[in-house]
Amino acid sequence: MTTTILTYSKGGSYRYVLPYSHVFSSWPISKSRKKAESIALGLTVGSWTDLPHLEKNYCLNIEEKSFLLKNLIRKQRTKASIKIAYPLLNFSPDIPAILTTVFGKLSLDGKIRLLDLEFPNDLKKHFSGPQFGLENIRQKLNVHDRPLLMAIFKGVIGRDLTFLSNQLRNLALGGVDIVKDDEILFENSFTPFEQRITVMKRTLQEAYEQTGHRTLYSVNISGKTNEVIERARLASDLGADIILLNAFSYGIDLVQTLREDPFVRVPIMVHPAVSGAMTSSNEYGISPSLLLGKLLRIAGADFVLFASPYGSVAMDRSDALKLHQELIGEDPYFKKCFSVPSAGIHPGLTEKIMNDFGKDSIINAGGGVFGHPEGPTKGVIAFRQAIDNVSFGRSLFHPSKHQNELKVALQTWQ
Ligand code: 1AE
Repeated sequence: MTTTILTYSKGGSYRYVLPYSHVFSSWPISKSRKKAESIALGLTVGSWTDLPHLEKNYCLNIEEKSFLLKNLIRKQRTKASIKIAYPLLNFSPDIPAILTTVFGKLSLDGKIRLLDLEFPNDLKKHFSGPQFGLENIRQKLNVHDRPLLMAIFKGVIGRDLTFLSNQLRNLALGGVDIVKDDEILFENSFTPFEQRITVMKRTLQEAYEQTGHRTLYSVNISGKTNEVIERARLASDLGADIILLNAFSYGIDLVQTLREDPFVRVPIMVHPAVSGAMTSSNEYGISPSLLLGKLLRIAGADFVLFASPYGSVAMDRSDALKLHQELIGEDPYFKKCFSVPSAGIHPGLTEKIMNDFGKDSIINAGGGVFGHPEGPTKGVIAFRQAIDNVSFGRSLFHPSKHQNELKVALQTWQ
């Protein structure tokens, strides 16, 4: 492995190393050094050809690493990891400008993938990060020593508020911490947005008075952009617990817009729908840890859902762990964001999830709760029993005689 650092600093008084973007390309190493230079030039000076009359008053830093890969026919091939630094003055301090600068036209240029961005403090100070963050959410729920449990409404499209409210009550009585709308439940005449919030709040208050356990409800605000902002404000006015946004149908900047809106005082939960189109290839797009991790936390998400490594739409385990670290790692500028590995989760996966993601995560299930043969209340109880067993070092797979709900769940999804 070789590492080469090229430094260009022709004139100008720009600050030297700011923010880094790491891109990964499959050009042969002999070409990649040249390519790295042309990328850095193209994305700062902004042209594919020499501009003799233009003063190139930028500074940049290219770090090139090569490593060998063997393809299927066992020929050696070379890939390169390139690190480029851009002066802060090149862009306004916002996510659209940064992404366009470091990976705008470049994203159209064949096999190239954006791996990471390093934000210096001078840039971080322009972002707010989560408004509430993990600790505030824990305080609202008064749950501090275990992962949270979240359930997803399933099969509610075309159902009315009474149906939804009954489902919510059933979940709350089982001891669930959060219930979220499915990402595919939009504004509709059966469960209109405003009434959905007020009826769900009332239902949860009644359940709390009965059990003493607090449950929060996350309402989907996704729809047209201008309506999303209005709905977020309305949700905040109505005292909604959490708003859910399918952020990748729009762009991450909308998360920041909501976070910075003075009339939106409610935690933001981000669903990963559509993000797979940008993150799934190893040769194109953006790494999940950057797109769903670092950028969403900087933009102000309080919760981020992503595909766990073991469920129905799995993410590579090392990618998922990196993403999780981006959300919960210490950062003097930003609060921690709840990490929500999801999709195809059932009680039998609880130990894996807790071993990989620790207590600062949320165990999130739709089918794994509603598919319990004895109904959703028992589905929630089964998960709570699984979480307790793992938390207290007991065996997940040998439930006690008082844990029949867990036993049934383990038999159902073995
Ligand atoms: C990656 C997001 C998972 C999600 O939105 C969802 O609805 C999961 O449902 P289940 O738990 O797979 O039934």
